[in-house]
Amino acid sequence: MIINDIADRLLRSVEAVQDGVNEALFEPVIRIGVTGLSRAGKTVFITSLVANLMDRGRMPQFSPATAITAAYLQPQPDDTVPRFNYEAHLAALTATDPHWPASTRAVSELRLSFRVRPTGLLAGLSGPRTVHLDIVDYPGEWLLDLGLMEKTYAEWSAEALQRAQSREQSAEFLAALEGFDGNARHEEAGAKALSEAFTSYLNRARAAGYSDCTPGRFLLPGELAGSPVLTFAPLAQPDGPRGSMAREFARRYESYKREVVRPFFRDHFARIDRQIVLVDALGAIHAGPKAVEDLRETMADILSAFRPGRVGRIMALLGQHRVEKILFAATKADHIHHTQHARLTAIMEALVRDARDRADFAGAKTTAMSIASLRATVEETVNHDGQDIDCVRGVTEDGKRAAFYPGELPEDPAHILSAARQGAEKWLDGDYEVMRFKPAPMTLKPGEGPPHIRLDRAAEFLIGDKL
Ligand SMILES: Nc1nc2c(ncn2[C@@H]2O[C@H](COP(=O)(O)OP(=O)(O)OP(=O)(O)O)[C@@H](O)[C@H]2O)c(=O)[nH]1
Ligand SMILES: [Mg+2]
Repeated sequence: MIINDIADRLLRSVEAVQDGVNEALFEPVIRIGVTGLSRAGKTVFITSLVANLMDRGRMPQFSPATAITAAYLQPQPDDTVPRFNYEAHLAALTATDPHWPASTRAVSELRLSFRVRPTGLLAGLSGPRTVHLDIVDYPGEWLLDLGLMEKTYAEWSAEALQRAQSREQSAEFLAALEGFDGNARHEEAGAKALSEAFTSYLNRARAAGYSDCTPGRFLLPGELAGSPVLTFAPLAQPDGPRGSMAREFARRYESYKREVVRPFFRDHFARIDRQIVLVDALGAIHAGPKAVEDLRETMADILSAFRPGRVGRIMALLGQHRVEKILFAATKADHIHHTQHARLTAIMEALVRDARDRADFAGAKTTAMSIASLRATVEETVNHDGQDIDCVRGVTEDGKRAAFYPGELPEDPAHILSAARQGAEKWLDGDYEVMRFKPAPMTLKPGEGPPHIRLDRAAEFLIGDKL
């Protein structure tokens, strides 16, 4: 461990020096992290952002747009990280029968480079500059795992079981746990059975709208599926004699931290300059107060990863640099009429307020906005019984065109947040609907990217000052 640490550290500092030299002398690199819980809209966001940065006709609020003379994709710097499959995702969205891209389950990366004409005092004195934008897509679930780094197996077990007891999706797992003897000699079939019950509970809780379903890799195992590092579960009696099940689970939990959590933070998270956190707030509101409260708590946990010093303390000496800006974006705002966007933003702000209060992010600039990466609807005002109702119209998943009124979000976000906090089962004043729309077929004019809502403002906040 210690030797590893030192080797890491040496490597890092060599890299850091090289990076420094490259950046100072040659071409600046901005590394943007894009995260969010699964289905939050990360893939669609990156695809549409890149398309709109390459063809900037729909980016009026993105100030460097006119100074950019060219934008093009380049091989990314990290050879071992999967490339973000931009072309395939864009093809899905812009096909004649457009569809949403498939779910992605791991980290991926894309490099977009800009040629930028100098402006201001330097204009005319120097030639065009090149600036690279490295976009890293990673599951928000992985950030939740940072909390595990600070917890022993016993502490984590206690918390995980408490969470499980409050969720109905855990019945089978809790029943399996009843009959499980942690003091018994370790044997793999029993370990696997309990761990599978635990994993399927986590998956069901996730599907029911719960956000905190750690350990994150149990839900998104990728190539680790079936390995011992994902074959354990929380136990009510988290310690036992040597060679016992409980001992082995505790050992595996520690290797999960060491072999899964730590490398992610070291290789990806620690290098991010700017971060966007995508949140499907509308989806949670639709799922009900419990889901909103769970989302709020999860956001606080996720965001504590950005707490200055925290990662530093845990991963001492990995050379993390500071995240300078964090954007919290409520996605899929095209599900509601624009007259409600400010309310959605207010809810988004309230959702992350606690996290913000707890950690001021050490001077990182933060802001919240409502966006749609790909606008799938048009607005329409329908007269219903003499009353004007602001709707959106789009094509539903089964191919029908429909106008849709999702319900009115409250002006005061506290209405949503406090009902959620008090553990209400249902919303008091009516329901909020969400309809799933297909992406609308589009014909793009030359120089135009796909239609969106406020992607230009998001880009301005994230990188406008760097180009
Ligand atoms: N109407 C609308 N729907 C969207 C938008 N962005 C995402 N969606 C919907 O949300 C779903 C998930 O979007 P993705 O971009 O795949 O989400 P993700 O965060 O990459 O999801 P995972 O890869 O599963 O973690 C899509 O299939 C769409 O149904 C948007 O801008 N407008
Ligand atoms: Mg994805």
